[in-house]
Amino acid sequence: MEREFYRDTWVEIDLDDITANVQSMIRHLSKEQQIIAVVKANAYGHGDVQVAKVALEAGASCLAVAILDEAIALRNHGIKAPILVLGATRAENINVSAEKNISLTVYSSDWLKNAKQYLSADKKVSVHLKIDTGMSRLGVRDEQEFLEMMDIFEKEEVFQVEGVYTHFATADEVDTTYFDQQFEKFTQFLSLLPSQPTYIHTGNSATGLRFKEKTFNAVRMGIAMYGLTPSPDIRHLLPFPLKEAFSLHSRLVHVKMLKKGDKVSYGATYTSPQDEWVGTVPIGYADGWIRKHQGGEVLVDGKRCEIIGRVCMDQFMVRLPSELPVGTKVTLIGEQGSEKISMDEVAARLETINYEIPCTINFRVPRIFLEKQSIIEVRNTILL
Ligand code: PMH
Repeated sequence: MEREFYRDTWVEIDLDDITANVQSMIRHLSKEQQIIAVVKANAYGHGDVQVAKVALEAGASCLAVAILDEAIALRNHGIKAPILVLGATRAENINVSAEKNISLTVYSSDWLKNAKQYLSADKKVSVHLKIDTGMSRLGVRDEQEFLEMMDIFEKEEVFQVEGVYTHFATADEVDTTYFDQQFEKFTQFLSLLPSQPTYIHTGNSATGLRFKEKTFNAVRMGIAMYGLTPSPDIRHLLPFPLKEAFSLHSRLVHVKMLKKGDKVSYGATYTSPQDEWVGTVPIGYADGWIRKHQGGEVLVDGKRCEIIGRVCMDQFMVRLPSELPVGTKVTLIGEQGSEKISMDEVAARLETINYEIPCTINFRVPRIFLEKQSIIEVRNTILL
C-alpha cells in the first residue's frame, strides 16, 4: 500500500475487470482496428494512471483525455504511449503539447493559423482533425473550411495529421436514423482527404460494440472499458458481457435503536414507524453521494437496507434489519453475497446515466486498486 487512509469509506477498482473488458473488445473488433482508451476525468472516476497502464497492457494502443492538463498528468506519471486530447486546447499552449508529445484535436482554420504563430521554430505537433457531423460540439462542419484546413496542413509541415475523427450523438439508441446521417456526412468529408492519416475513428463504446464496421480503424473506448453499458436501451445488443470495475463501500460507525416516532437527520423528514435499528454511514454529499439518494438502498450484511432521512454532507443513516456491530461493511455500489446494487440501479435512482455516477464520487473518497483480489495500490487524493 502506497498511502494509508483513515476514513471508513473507499472505492475499489478491479483492474482485472478493466483488462477483461479491453481484451473482449479486442477479440470483438477486426484485427486492424485499434483501441484508444478514454481515460478523461480521472478515467471516469476510476483512476487515470492505473487504468491507463492496464488498458495499455491489455492491448490498447493510445489514450484519450479531455484536456491538456490530464495528458500532462499522465506524462508526469511516466506514461509514454500516444495521448490524444479530445477537447479544445488553447492555441497559446501548443508548445507544451509539442514538448510532451501530446496529440491535439484541431477543429477550425482559425485555430490552426493562430497556433502556428505560437509554435516555436524547431517544433512539430501531432493533430487529429475533428469533424462535426451532428453533435454541434467541437469540429469543422463546413466543407470550405475543411479544404482550407487541408491547405494549411499541406503548406505548414509543423502540423502532422495523425488522425481524423468524428463523434456520434445517438450510437447508444435503438433508432439508427441520425447515426446513419452522421456516418454518411463523415464519409463525404473523408473523400476530400488528400491522403489517409494513421487513425480514422468515429466510434465510442456503443459504436464499437454495435457497428464495428462503421468505426474505421480505431475505437475510442470509454464506458465499456469500465464495464458499464452505454445505455440500458442497448443492453440486449451487447456482443459480450461487461464487468463492472467500480464498487463503493463504507462501514457502520454508529448503531442505535430508534423508538417509534423518533426522527432522523436534517429537516426531520423521516419518522420511525416502530422501534427499529439505525446505522450511521460516513459518506455524504461532499463525497458526491448526493441528497437524492434518500429512499434508495445499500447493502448491509448481504441485505438491501433503506437510506432514511436526508443525506448530510459527510454521513447518512440506514435502517438495519437487526442490531449489527459497528464496523459492519456497507456496500453502496457493488456486490455483497448474492445481492448486487449496479451502477445502473444507482443511475436510475438519480434519474441520470451511469457515466455520471463514478465521475461524481470525488477525490475525497480513496481508490483501492485490486489485481487478482489483492490490493496493489491505494490512491488517497486528499493526502497527496
Ligand atoms: N470520444 C469522445 C470524443 C467522447 O467525448 C467520449 C465520451 C468518448 C469517445 C467515449 O465514449 P464512451 O464512454 O461512450 O465509450 N464523452 C462523453 C461526454 O462528453 N459526456 O459523456 C460521455
